Amino acid sequence: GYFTKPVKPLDLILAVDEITMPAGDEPLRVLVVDDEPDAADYHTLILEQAGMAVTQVNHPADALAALERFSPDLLLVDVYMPVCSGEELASIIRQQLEHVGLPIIYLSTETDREKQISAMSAGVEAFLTKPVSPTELVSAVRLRAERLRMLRSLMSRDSMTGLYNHSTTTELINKALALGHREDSQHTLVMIDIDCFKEVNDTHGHLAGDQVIITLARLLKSRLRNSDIIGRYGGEEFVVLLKNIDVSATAELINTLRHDFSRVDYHAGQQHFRCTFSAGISHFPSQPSTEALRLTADKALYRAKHQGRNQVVT
Ligand code: GH3
Ligand code: MG
Ligand code: MG
Ligand code: MG
Repeated sequence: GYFTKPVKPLDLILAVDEITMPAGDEPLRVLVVDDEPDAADYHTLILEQAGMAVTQVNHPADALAALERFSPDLLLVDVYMPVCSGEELASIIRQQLEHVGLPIIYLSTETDREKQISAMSAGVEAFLTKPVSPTELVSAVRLRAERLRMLRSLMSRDSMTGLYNHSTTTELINKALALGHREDSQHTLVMIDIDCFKEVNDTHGHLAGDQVIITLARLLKSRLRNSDIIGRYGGEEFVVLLKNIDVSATAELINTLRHDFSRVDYHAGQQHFRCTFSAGISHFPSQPSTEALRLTADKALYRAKHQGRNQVVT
């Protein structure tokens, strides 16, 4: 079954500002690349004791695969390694668009400042000399990894609602479906579109319209599970991937949301108004790809609009 979060009274949901960045309680992820296992173990231990999640590879050739698998927030690279030096590795990584912003820290016994500077020309953030003190290592890593986390989070979210933006939503759904195929899971995709929203803007103003969008975002966040993917797809259009749930349970859940949303009172000057949404649902793996899910849910949404709006169609 699908367990929603404990149902809070509607006015509480709307009063409490839940539109914040994610708590960031997930440990920072560091990939350690060092040909000497002892050195790698030592640095891994220090970072793990500071609460970080660490993966280590002892051969630079394994670094790229580990990057894909582990998607770290920072790379800690030994400069002197056989086959491929830390510098070469950094410049290979820097050529890949998805890793352009990834902070890289060099660790080396090299104390010659000129050699350090030349090594840093590959676009590396910092150079620490071995042996490095635990405090120095932890603070150097934390500072840069957290900065990347923050940037990623800002770039992946819509600033008005704090929900995932279009491209991040698609990316996350793609990943969830790849996993879903392997694990034989069933999910549902819901497209939600606010009804007659142009009229809301025209009658009550753009700011009032924004309040409606923010309210729906809060309602979705407060009622759906943290593992569900909630995105703002376009202006007044939202998409949700609900995990491990069937179509009828989804319809029931979204109908409850629809009902609650329709009872919210908005204020614009002296006027009060209410708003509704329509939704279309599709099923995974009946629709095996993000694109197929989206098209099917879109068709259902179109029927919901056509049949008079303020309804959920499967
Ligand atoms: P339907 O019931 O068929 O969905 O009609 P609609 O009026 O909601 O649909 P339409 O797509 O014609 O209008 C959507 C409107 O949403 C147009 C656009 O100006 C407005 N909009 C898009 N993004 C925002 C936003 O961030 N804030 C506000 N206030 N309005 C927005
Ligand atoms: Mg070495
Ligand atoms: Mg609309
Ligand atoms: Mg629309």
